[in-house]
Amino acid sequence: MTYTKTDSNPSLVQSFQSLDVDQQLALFWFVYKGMGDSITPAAPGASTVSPEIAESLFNQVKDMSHDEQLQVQRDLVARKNSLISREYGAMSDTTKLLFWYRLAQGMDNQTIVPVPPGYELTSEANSLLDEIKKLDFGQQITFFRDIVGPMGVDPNAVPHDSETGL
Ligand code: 45D
Repeated sequence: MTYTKTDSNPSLVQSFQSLDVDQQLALFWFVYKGMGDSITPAAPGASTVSPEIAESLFNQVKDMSHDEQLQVQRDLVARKNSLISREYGAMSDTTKLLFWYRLAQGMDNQTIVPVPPGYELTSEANSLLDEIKKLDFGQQITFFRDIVGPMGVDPNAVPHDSETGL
């Protein structure tokens, strides 16, 4: 099965991106939870995914404190310049997706900072979650690629930053 060519859904992507950073993270987590076992990383060898690259970035995050892990993820969503953001920005969209998938698995096995118990989505984020659940699997993958693609910082598009030295 290949999931490559499904039309984008710009209004859903826009709604997602208009949520605040924490709501985007929380919503993404709840989406992952809802997908359960339908994600199979062994899937397509023909895609542009680079598991070693996703894994090495994941390992850098895994070794951080929980506070730092959260900061890294907030920076990715907010497209803030950081070492991880720039490394992330150099990966293919599918590798970015695999990286988020690895983070979510890390949350499952407590190596990555969990969403606090009882944390709730706003009604806006909740209705977006409902919309996402209605998409078929291929449409969901396209939607995910569309949201994880622009996260982080594209090192080719953003000049050297004298403030951070990156
Ligand atoms: O304290 O072609 C809050 C591959 C509040 C294979 C928080 C694939 C405050 C190749 C911010 C909430 C597998 C790549 C804390 C395809 C607070 C291929 C924390 C498919 C602590 C198609 C929030 C891959 C946090 C797929 C930490 C479908 C939130 C991958 C973190 C799907 C949220 C991946 C995370 C998904 C969400 C990943 C990490 C849906 C990750 C979601």
